[in-house]
Amino acid sequence: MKAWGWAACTLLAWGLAGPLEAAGWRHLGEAGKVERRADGAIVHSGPARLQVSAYAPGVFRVRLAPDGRFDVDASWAVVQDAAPPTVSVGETREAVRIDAGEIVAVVHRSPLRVTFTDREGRTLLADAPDMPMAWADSAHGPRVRAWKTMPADEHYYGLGDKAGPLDRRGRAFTMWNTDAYSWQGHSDPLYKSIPFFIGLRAGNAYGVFFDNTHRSSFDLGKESEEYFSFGAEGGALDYYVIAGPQPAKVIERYTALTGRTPLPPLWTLGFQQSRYSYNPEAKVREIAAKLRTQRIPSDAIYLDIDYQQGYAPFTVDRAQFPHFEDMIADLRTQGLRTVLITDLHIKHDPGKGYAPFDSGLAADAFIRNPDGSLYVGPVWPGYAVFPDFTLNRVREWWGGLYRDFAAMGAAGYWNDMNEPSVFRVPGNTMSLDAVHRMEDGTARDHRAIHNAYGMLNARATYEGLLELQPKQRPFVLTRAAYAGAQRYAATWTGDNTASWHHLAQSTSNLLSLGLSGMALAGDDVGGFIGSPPPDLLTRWFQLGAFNPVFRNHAATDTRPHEAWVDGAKQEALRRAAIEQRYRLLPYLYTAAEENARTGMPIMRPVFLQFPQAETFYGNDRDFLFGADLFIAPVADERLDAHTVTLPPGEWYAFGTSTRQVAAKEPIRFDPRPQAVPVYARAGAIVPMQPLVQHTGQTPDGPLQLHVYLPSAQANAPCAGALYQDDGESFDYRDGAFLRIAYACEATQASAAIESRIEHDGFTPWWRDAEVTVFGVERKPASVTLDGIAVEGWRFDGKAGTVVLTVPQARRNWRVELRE
Ligand code: MIG
Repeated sequence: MKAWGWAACTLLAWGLAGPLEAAGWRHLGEAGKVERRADGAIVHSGPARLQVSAYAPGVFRVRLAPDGRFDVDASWAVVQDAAPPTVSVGETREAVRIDAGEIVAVVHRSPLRVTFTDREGRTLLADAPDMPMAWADSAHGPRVRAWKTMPADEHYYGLGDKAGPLDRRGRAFTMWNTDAYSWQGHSDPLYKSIPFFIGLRAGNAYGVFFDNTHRSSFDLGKESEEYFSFGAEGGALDYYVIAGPQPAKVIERYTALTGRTPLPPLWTLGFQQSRYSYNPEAKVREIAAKLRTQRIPSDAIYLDIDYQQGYAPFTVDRAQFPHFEDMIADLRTQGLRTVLITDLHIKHDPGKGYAPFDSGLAADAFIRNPDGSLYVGPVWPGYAVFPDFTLNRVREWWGGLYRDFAAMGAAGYWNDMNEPSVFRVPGNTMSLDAVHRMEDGTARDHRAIHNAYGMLNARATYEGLLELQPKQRPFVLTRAAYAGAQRYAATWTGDNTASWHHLAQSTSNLLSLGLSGMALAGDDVGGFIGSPPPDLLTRWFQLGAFNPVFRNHAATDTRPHEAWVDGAKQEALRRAAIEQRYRLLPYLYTAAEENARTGMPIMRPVFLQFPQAETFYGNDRDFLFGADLFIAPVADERLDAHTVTLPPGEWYAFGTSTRQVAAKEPIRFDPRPQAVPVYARAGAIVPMQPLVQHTGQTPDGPLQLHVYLPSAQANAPCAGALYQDDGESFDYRDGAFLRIAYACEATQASAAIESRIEHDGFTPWWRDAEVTVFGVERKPASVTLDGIAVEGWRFDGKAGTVVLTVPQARRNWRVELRE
């Protein structure tokens, strides 16, 4: 697969393909000639060609060329360049069988259609027999579509940040990046297009990634209960079928295909404070001071559009921010990073010395209309022009715009409005005829590029920052995205509303983003639109503390949303939620590293770790935060209604020795406002740290290891992990990181806890480890460390804990508790 480029005449070729037929699908018919290839086969059907090839281990790719000519082989999303696995191709009179080991494609000849099966011959995905893949003419090239048989017990997940229930079955969705201000549970499309979903059936999963940046659609059982379908209004039918069988394996493979989230800077996992807008400068300083005096742990303050001069990106309104650089530096000394919004719409401001416009015009960096004039659309700065991000040289030019802000010490950037959003025009976006130039000298209209545009904006920002500050991990927050955007940016769910409904909705949105490759996601804590009542805002802090990105944000005309706005009692609850997040940072950062390495999301639906647990297929209220914490958020204003169904196995109420076994009957949870329903898996070893006010502050005390002993009978795996590095540079890529594996065993009369250094390339802030063992019923007769009696261990019979200190704990050690 090459970086994106287009051969000339693609559009022309469609026009010449034959007399335009009246609307209506032309389906693949009988198979003709079969061309065998090293990785699969190309099967003819009249002039059409169907290519089915093994792409990577466990991944097949399907491409349809209605007129026999395959589109240029290029993608904005796919980055994997794996050697295709070896396949064996066999032919019978009925079918061509392409066996890639973990997954098998059976290409039926009559009519021409594909069925994918697993190694055991179980069907994963099959073209509906009476509806093979098809195309239909449209004014802008063919529309394409595939229909698949839909098993009655199959569930569908993913498609990015769609509203409504996490299980997408029974609904239809459009992919068209949209500034969906004030979106609701029924709204579609939203800001991002991630045309990837997971099918899950009786514990077995597969994935489909439809790599098409045109307006596309997925009907997952709305039109029919017999089949589901996906297709697009242009471009190619080009999709990947990804084997599991575990859903986590599907995500691992999908993120190998489209790339993974780079390890984020540690500070971005702290609490982030934002508002539209904090201005002038004195207000920003006031908020910073208040965060510190009220002891609200926090790492970042966002500057929204009002810091700019006339909303022109990359300017500073010096009347309001006379000491902008000093302000950034002062915030930094308080442990607060500054994140600046930098929208992509460059003010159309000729002859005024506005460098982003002048330099962009000189570089021919802006998108033009078909007649060659600049495409100009009204947005925040008034009339604006839009960078042609499909070109490498334009992305480089854009990246250079960050030079001054980077020199001023800004730490992160916020790419908003990049669907792109355009005011006062039908469709609220760029003219569909606007011209995007390709690297190979050809061009595509906006219809073809729209869904990838925001991702290319984020890419230009990310790559530009890498160029400017090669030793620093960039932080970019993007609103629009296409598959693969996780390589460049974190994201949020746009303009949500301060309602209980939106608080509940946030979980399924964020879970879905994680399943769709974008794990670093959050929503506006408190809701963007409207003013949350105190109890709602408090619950939002309590839930947001367990979201990968934890950012409080609010629109202009709302009452303040900061933690302290509703008096001491509410403030204390909110502070406690944020503090718990900070204590869990070693655990959270370890989960973020796992995500960067394997694609496993940080927030996980229960079925991701317990694929057989069908009771959880429809549960989108609860989730796992990392591997071992189960969160059952209260997203309901009623105080008498919270019941919790635990995932399989034994679970502890977090930080206690109260152990519960998942039962058929849900347990009642007392939803008093101070209670946050968090459970730790029996068998979890959770690394934690003493409280800090920001991630730049060195924790005062030892590493804290919370060991939740599994009961002797449970036979649950007992394990934990710790990953640490400097939190900001790329030195970890050269080995400057620490990785420790923890494990434990429990029998009736003893328990053992072990630390094993897997990689020792970084010196962390801690020297000793304080180990708290939960679930100890009787006082042990002895506690030993590497066979030698431990000094000063404590048993607390009421709490059911043993607490001991392991000195010099960055090494292999073994602690034993014996009765
Ligand atoms: O047209 O920058 O979603 O978070 O505060 C509104 C102002 C533009 C939309 C974003 C929101 C941000 C706001 N922006």
